[in-house]
Amino acid sequence: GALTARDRVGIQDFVLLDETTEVAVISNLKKRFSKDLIYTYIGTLIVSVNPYKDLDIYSKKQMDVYMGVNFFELPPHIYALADNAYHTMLTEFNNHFILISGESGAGKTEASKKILQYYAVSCPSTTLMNTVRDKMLMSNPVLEAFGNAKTLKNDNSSRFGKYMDIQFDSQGDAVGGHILNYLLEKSRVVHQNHGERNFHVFYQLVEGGSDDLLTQLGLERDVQHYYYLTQGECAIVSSINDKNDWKSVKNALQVIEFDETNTNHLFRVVASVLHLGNVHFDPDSKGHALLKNNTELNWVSDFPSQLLGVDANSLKEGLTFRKIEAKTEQVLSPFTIDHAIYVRDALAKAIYGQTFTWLVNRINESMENKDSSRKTVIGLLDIYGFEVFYVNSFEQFCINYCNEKLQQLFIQLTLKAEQEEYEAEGIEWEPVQFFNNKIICDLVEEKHRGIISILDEECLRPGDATDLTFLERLEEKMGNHPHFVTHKLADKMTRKTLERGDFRLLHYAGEVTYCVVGKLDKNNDLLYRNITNLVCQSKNTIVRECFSAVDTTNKRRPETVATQFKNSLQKLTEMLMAKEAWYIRCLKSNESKQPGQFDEALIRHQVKYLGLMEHLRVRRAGFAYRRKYEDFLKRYKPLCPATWPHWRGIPADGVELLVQHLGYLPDEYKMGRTKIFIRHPRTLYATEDAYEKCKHDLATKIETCWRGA
Ligand code: AD9
Ligand code: MG
Repeated sequence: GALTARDRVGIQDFVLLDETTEVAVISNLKKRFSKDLIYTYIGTLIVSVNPYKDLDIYSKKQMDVYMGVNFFELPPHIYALADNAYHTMLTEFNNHFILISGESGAGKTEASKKILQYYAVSCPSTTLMNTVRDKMLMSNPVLEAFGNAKTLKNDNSSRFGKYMDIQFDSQGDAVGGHILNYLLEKSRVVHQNHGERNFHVFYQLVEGGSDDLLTQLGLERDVQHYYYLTQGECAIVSSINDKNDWKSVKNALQVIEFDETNTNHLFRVVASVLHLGNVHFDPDSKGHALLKNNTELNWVSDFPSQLLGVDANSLKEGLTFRKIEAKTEQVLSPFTIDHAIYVRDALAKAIYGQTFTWLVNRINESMENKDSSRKTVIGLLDIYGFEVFYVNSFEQFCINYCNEKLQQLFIQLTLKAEQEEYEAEGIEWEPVQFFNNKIICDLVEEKHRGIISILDEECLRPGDATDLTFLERLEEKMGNHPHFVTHKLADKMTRKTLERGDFRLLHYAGEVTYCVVGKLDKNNDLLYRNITNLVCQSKNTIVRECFSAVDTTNKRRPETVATQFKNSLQKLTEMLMAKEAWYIRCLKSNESKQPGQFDEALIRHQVKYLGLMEHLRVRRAGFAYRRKYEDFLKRYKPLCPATWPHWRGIPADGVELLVQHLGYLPDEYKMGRTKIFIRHPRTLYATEDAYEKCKHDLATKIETCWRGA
């Protein structure tokens, strides 16, 4: 017999699968992937599989096709979701957000960029607003240059979390934007694991900056020359064109209206970090740190270039001595070499991290809409995905915790939304069992008892607190937690050994072994006061602005990094809960970043932990399918003489006539307040097949007419 559309391209919406088994879901994904159909729905949720090749589905033409079209009428696409969110926002005048999740390299950032492009290109516009749109679009290359890097998982991995509001006026014009950024992985500035790079911008500047600019900044055109760029031993990556990217970044900086001074000072910060990395130390006779030479230091400080514009001697002193303020005098205590390197790195990280925040603030100013009329927003959430490396540190702990929180949000919203829908429509339903990862969130964040609290306590404890005492505390307090594995229990539980300085968390997405080395320092993230005082006086306006904002006279201890992060995620969650949610779940197709490879085991793992099966079951619990009466009628009205070509009565009545004509049995469907609910997919299949046939018959009739003529 003839192949139906379903055989050829798989099923567009998992809700319509005959059986909701993992096998069926994965085989459908695979079938579609092999045809370059990377998007599939579960109801209005999109599952996306990274194709690792450019597909011709993001053109202006495609955008036009999806504009104002009903969700299920066209092949699944993120444009359909974007368009639907947009139209719902306009008709209901409420706020929305699109939660894009998935592990590192799954395609979140690409998806978020495509959605932003869709809005920028396809919403109505005025010339004035075009500049705001350009700015929104151009914020991407700049933030990616400063906040993304090549990791082992992804050549363009986001190393910061990003939430971007796109603001619309009541006409639906995109009129402004605002970005919230979350915890940048600063440690990358000074250290990269093997096979990884520093942030893109460093390589872009060295490779792409003009001769004049490099001379001005005292830089050599050789990435190998810089200690901060070469630890991963992969400064040059074939998939990345730093030279071209540099051009895009410079162009983008112009579009977002960075003036000469700002741009100039921004590049100086970047250059000063590179110079700092090349400040090396030799031991004196007592083993204390001495600068190897002054060349790099002079570039950073006041001679000859004023990259930072700070006093050279004070900087030198700050890098090699600790100043202890006693009652009447100051005592200088010399550093060991390790200590000096630590202070140098802390300075580089601080300058870069603060500058990143500054950059986000400037971009926000440039995208700001000052008009005070009421606006609605669509938020795009694109954070760093779950990641597991050979060695996992404080950064992975924060990133993976963040992913736990988003999974929790997803669970709460989908359960909540589904429950509310059935309630609102007056339909009875049966709850589906989920794995609820709240237990892991609590393990990390609970007040007084969670890992972050224990970490903070150790950070505050005067005296002998170290990374290892932190680990001991953890083992004492968490020893029996089902998602926490200590070094002592490791063998018994998982038969995998743990090093002494490690603990393991069983995350929703897999187990991760964390190394505690450096955790206390990274959580404290302190700069010595003399260094802070120094950068506060910097002649580089960016640096001065950044550090003067940090109040150094405040004696109260600043919140630790982990606690700040926790609080910011809490605020984010609350903010998102008040909006209407749309979901894109991104799946990584293979570990080697290759097109055409569908790694079934890898996909299965993601399908599991992302909770796709449960989501599907919830969507189908009781009723596999629901559609607004108007929409249902619009599509299927040709199937019934009473509703074709027009139904002039109440839509619900038309639908009732239609389904009776089609022979739906009473327990196969329920009529809600605004929607029809259909219990089994096969019922809808039959209807859909009838519809296809009806269309086909019509087409044949027309064709016969033509031939006859
Ligand atoms: V991370 O958590 O920030 O490390 P993401 O953001 O999930 O990760 P990203 O969007 O950066 O992953 O995608 C990784 C790479 O996959 C991209 O650089 C592209 O080369 C590739 N990719 C992802 N999505 C698409 C797509 N829709 N079409 C083509 C894609 N290539
Ligand atoms: Mg990303």
